Amino acid sequence: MIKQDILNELKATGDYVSGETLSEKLGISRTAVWKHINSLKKDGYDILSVTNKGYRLLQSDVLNAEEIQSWLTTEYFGRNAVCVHETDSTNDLAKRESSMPEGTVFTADIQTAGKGRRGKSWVSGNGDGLWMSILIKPDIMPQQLSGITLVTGLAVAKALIEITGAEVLIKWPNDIVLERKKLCGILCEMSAEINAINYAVCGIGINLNKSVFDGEIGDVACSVMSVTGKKTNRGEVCAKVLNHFEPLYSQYLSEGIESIIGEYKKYCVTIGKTVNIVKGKEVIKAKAVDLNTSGELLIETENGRETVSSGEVSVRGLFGYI
Ligand code: BT5
Repeated sequence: MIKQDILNELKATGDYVSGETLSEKLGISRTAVWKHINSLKKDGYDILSVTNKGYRLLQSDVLNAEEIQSWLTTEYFGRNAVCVHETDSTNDLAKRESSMPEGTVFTADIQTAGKGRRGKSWVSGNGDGLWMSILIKPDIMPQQLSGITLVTGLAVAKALIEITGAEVLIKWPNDIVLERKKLCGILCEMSAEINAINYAVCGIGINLNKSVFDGEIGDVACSVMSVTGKKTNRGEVCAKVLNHFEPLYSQYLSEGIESIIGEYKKYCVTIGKTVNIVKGKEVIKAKAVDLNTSGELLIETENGRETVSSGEVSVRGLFGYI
């Protein structure tokens, strides 16, 4: 697509590119270049046009399919992208559109009813972060999919480390943390019959460009900007999450969750911590000792060792959120 080529050219140069250079490189008229530039501006890209110099792309945070594609290295994840300005929840949007191909990604600038686990809500303001859901259709038994939250968490952690260089860690099973606060939450949902999965949705919420949090999440939340002071491009984060997700997901399907756990543990901040295991109304104090090869947490309580799986508990650090 010519419009995408122009965008890529402007990004790669990082400086002014003349209309003449673009028209020669892409084999189109200068008027056509100008039309495509206007269309990019309409999409939200901030492009300077200066006589005798040409066009220059200023830092823009536009989340659309072209932007995501420009950073992708995947074979099929993210190649189909549905990017809307506003929706209730990208997980629910993905479920409504579940006939789309595996690997389709859904994003929104704003979620009006962002969801956490078990009916909790997820704060998702306009452009403050990346609210995305990945549609998958794995050909495995429903009970084998329990490791997908860990796979998703590992993909997000690796992508965020690649982009920010910050010490991003995973709080088992589904939170990504930075400097002891929650940077990202993951909510995986599935539609299945007894012995077949129809589809599943991996929902990821990452706080990026908002520096102050208040209300209920004031003490627990952080963002990339609140820690690094820098703005992050949501399209780049989305694509890089998918770039890491695709090979991990394929490894998970072919070799099982046990093949991922070794790497997951390197980023897992929970192991070795004293934690509160919240099971319904019961709260048990325990030491998180290890993860087993199924991705369950091994804990030590005064009654001995037990394993807990991600579905049944909430883990809270005794001293603060981690
Ligand atoms: C989660 O649940 O952490 C899963 C969050 C998943 C959000 C994504 S966004 C894209 C997709 N579409 C959706 O509708 N959801 C997914 P849980 O572990 O239950 O944590 C929920 C708790 O996190 C809340 O009760 C708050 O305490 C806290 N919280 C809410 N919004 C937050 C935010 N923006 N940043 C940090 N913490 C937040």
